[in-house]
Amino acid sequence: MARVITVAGAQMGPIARGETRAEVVERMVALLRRAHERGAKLVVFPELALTTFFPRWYMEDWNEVDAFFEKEMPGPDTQRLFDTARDLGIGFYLGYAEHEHRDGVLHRFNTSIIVDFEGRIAGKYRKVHLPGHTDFEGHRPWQHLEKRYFEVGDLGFPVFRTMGGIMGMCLCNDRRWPETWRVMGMKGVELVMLGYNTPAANSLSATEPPHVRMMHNHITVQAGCYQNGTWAVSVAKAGHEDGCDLMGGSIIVAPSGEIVAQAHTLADELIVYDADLDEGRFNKTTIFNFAAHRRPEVYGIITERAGMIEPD
Ligand code: CDT
Repeated sequence: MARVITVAGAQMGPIARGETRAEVVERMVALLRRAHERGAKLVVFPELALTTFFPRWYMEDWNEVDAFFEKEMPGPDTQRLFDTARDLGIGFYLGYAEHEHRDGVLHRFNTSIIVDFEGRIAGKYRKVHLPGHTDFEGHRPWQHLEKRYFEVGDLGFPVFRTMGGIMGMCLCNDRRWPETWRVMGMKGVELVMLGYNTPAANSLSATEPPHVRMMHNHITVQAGCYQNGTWAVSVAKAGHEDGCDLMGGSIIVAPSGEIVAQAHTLADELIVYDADLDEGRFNKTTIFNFAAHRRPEVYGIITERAGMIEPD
């Protein structure tokens, strides 16, 4: 019997630096209500969905930086999101900047959570592949300082049995790395949720065309789905945000690798699809039957080192 869950990608238009959390949550609540009207049971929001994409600015004052971080989840402003989703019986994925105090030390992560139909946090992920740089780089038209503001995630790529499926998460740059998908694939993932903030132009290559960047955005997700027999809901924060253009192109991808729904604006927009979680089983038991076909004895170099070895 089919295991269908109606999933929605809640693409968000730009969030200005001056916009309050309460204003952003209001927009998200409107998206949740529209998703409910369209029959969705699970809604995916973008990476760092509660604020502007602050790593585009170099900041030395950590009080200024920390204003972009959530001290608790849910907190005073986000509680309304949890309450609305629970009242509607909808689960959701949310990306945000996380403060964690552990043994008297403050840690900062680029984080996502899955919240189940009852409003409980069913899973947490902390971004592993942090792109960009640590210090100010004057040759860039805008900065990308994720390596300055976040620690590398310390939770690996967990999957969670919740809401009737095996659910996984990643964040933005993670989608470009096949290792992200394969680790979750090895855990039987059936649906990967991911949010992103991707500039429409390459800050280091003025000649890279926008359509090529969009192709990279899509083929990485499509390949990840096909090669691991999983669904994905991949959701942008899009549009002209504080002087920087972010690409849209949010998609829902089937385990075949096909795009089954795609956003066509750079604004708050919903995409919805009835995803049969059993659909990935065919790939998983045939061409990508890992137990039958993988050859881990020759993959050692992938985990032994990060950089490539130049041939002699
Ligand atoms: N947020 C994020 O990870 N964005 C990156 C852009 C990297 S440019 C240094 C991405 O991979 O889309």
